[in-house]
Amino acid sequence: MIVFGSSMSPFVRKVLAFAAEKGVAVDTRPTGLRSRDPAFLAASPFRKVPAMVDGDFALADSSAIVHYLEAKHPEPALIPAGARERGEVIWFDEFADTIVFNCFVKMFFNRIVGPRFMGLAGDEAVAAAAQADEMPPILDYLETVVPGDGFLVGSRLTLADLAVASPFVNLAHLDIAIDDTRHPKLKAYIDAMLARPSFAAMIGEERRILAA
Ligand SMILES: N[C@@H](CCC(=O)N[C@@H](CS)C(=O)NCC(=O)O)C(=O)O
Repeated sequence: MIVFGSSMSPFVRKVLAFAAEKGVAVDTRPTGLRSRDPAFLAASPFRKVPAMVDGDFALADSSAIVHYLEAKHPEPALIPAGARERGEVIWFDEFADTIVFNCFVKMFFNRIVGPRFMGLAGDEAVAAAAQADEMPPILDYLETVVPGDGFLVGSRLTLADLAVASPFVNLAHLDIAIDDTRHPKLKAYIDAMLARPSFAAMIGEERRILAA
């Protein structure tokens, strides 16, 4: 399976971690936001990453892709079948893709992507406001729902964990640490999730790129 995108994107990283947890081999095609690669454009009509091609089947959107993978490779199950658990997993996936992303991207774009990769001056006021005003309620909420030890939904790894943990890699790239006096459970949970091999290899590569 080919995945278009860079793991610097939390959406791409979520898909790559999900595939790794399932043992699905992925050929990652680094794809910039201005790519004109015809295979990418055919898979992603609005030029968003991630997109994928699996044989003669193409699909865009991280959530669409993980649901496709879950149906095609049911074991290990990462999206529960039970009504409540499935609802909760989809909530956390949506929460990560919307509320968390919309906050963290203001910091990541204005401090790293724009200045470092696009030759744009970042808007530090936007980044600082996101960090000061939008981020604390997100971390406060997560502190109330993460387990002291284990996983967000049920007692096993699910898409919820991969989706929520993924954007925290971007926070780490920004050198924003989770305050373990205010958010001790969240800090331990994110540290444990990002130490999983499915994330750790990508994070190492991302750090190498950012250090270059
Ligand atoms: N809902 C989509 C969001 C994908 C998305 O917005 N990706 C960003 C990168 S983080 C992108 O491709 N941006 C390029 C653009 O908007 O032109 C998903 O879950 O895959």
